[in-house]
Amino acid sequence: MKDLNIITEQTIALPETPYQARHYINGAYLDSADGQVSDRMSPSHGVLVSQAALGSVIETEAAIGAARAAFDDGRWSRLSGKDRAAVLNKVADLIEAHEERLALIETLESGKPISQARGECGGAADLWRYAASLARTSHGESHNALGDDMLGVVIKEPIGVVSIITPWNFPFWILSQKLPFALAAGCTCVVKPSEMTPSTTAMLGEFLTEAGLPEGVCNIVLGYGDPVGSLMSTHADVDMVSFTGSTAVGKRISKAASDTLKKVALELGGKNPQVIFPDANLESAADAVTFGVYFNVGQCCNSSSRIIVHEDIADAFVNRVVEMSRHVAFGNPLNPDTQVGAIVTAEHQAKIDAYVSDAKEAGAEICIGGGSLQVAEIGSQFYQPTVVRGVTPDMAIVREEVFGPVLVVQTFKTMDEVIALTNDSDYGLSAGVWSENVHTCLEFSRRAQAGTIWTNTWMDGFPELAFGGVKQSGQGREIGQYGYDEFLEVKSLVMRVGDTRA
Ligand code: TXE
Repeated sequence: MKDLNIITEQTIALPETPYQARHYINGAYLDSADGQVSDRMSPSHGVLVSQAALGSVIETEAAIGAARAAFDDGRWSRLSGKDRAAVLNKVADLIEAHEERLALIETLESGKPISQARGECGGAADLWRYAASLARTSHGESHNALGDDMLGVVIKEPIGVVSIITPWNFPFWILSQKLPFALAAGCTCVVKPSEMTPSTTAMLGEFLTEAGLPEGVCNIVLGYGDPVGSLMSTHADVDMVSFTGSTAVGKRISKAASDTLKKVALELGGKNPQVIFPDANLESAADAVTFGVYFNVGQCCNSSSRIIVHEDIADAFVNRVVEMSRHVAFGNPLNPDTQVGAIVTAEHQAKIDAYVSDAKEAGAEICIGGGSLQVAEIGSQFYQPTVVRGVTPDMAIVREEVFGPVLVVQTFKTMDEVIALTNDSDYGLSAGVWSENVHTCLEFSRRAQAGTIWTNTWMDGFPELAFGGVKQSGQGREIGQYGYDEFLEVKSLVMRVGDTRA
């Protein structure tokens, strides 16, 4: 499509050699016992980015054993919150010091633009610092109205060994929404990144050692969902699984974990609408819609992959979004001006295209885009910014997570109708409302089924808040005090006071 804003110039050099990612178990960097390695080719440039050890049951057992031993001897859980916070703050400093190195490999493994990778990796330091501050807040409650001779105290303790399984779309950010909070609480961890993006997680091992985290407190195993992730979900020595990824795998993990009744926290997909009322600031809304759907190439659980716009303004609003889509800087991820990069794999690109083609065949109108794109000199694993109208609520493109730069448009007339359309989804991760009328915004916010509702903004996040979804978008919350509490178990201490011989 020659009228798109395509960036081919590259201003950042490719690394000279591929990164060698190894397991990090009990403080040591290890290859796999059977020598297995997986190669990751860059989705944008087709170069070998990294070679990662491919774990088996042997490494997974070793990592879980190390985490269990480290938890049981209290080398971490019995430290004061102040001491744990000091280590986490040092990790945050190291993340910032290595932001460029992390961002470059994150971009090359995932295909995302370097500016977004910098924001993700450098920005994650704030999650570590915030989690560090929570390490000093573990407290419960006391009850002194249980009778004259009784005192009750409820305390919170770390839940134990936590398996953390992460996806490829924000490898470093999602890890940082979980790991520092679990560590702050005093848990020990086994981490498995996606096999497609192992390197920034592997690099973190270096920072943990340098920051002084005791051996065995955090262990990293690289490899596939099966066998590594599945053993991390079933193993009797694991007390909790914290997972981000597809709803299908989330359900599998939940079933697998049920045999040992371990706690499961799930952050899954979304089909998140931005709802635009006629009295909204349409310029800001169009900006947010364009950002919300193309950020991270649309491969984002919080992507605003559908809009529900009032009939009276639908044509004008969609035309505005289409025009803005034409101007989104699209292309070489190794240019800081690029806003939309490459698709993570060719298979995923084909899946995105199938959603769009099926919708087109069923009568939907493609307002812009609708196909893959070759970006000169770097490759063909790109998908055009795409806007689709004339859809019906039963179409897969409306109901399912496309996970690409694809926006679907629905329209409404009344509040009841827009609430029905919003909630007519298996998902409930986030939603947004655009209106200058506070009553409209509040009514929508209270009736929409989602874990986060944005009003006159989109995707702003703060570590102080809580993140997670309802319905099939997941269970449990991440970040904030609620996210921290997920990693704590509650214990009641019942004490007889006074003369116990009486
Ligand atoms: O995710 P998977 P995939 C959605 C998005 C995307 C689709 C597929 O729609 O198109 O999921 O992506 C590990 N036991 N999201 O296939 O398979 C796996 O190795 C334990 C939404 O990459 O769910 C990886 O580390 N673990 C999402 C992690 O699970 C298993 C982000 C995620 O992989 C496992 C990513 C098993 N049986 C994709 N099988 C979001 N919420 O943002 C795989 N894994």
